[in-house]
Amino acid sequence: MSGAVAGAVMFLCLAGVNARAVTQEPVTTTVLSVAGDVASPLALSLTTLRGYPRTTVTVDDDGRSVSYEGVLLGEILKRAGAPLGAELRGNNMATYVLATARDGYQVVFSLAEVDPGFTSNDVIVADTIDGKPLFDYQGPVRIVAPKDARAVRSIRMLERIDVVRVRK
Ligand SMILES: Nc1nc2c(c(=O)[nH]1)N[C@H]1C(S)=C(S)[C@@H](COP(=O)(O)O)O[C@H]1N2
Ligand SMILES: [Mo]
Repeated sequence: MSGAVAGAVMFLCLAGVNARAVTQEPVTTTVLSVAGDVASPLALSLTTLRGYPRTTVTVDDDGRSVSYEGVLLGEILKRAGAPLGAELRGNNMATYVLATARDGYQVVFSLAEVDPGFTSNDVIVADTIDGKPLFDYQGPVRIVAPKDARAVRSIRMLERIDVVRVRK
């Protein structure tokens, strides 16, 4: 192979690798579904999520301060038409939010504890860590519950949120 051909092949290989790194972020495909007892089920892409009001939280990871950015879970639930604010009373108080991940892991929040109109909380659906996309084992999106004493509910690889109204 001549030097010029080898150079061209090298260039195309690097360009291919680079293109894959760029398209790795599935900006228009659905990364998170919001369903269940909501008025308007959502299928959110990273692009849509990035257009919502953003919240940053800082958590301690073994002594290192890590910054996650995303959207308040309560904000997403509001857009899905979950009963929040003044509607969060009576039978609606027995409503929970079931989060499911790609690996099958599931966690639950009560609807009241993620409604900013009910109690101050900053549970977010994060899509960046220290300004960069989440790692594969974490994302593309995860919940971060910074006020929990342990990270057990900060569900990684979040795929689905179901709102479950126990009392109809
Ligand atoms: N999908 C998924 N999320 C998960 C878990 C899991 O097993 N699967 N483990 C939880 C536990 S026990 C912890 S401590 C944190 C760890 O998150 P980190 O790797 O960002 O520190 O993820 C939480 N989220
Ligand atoms: Mo854990």
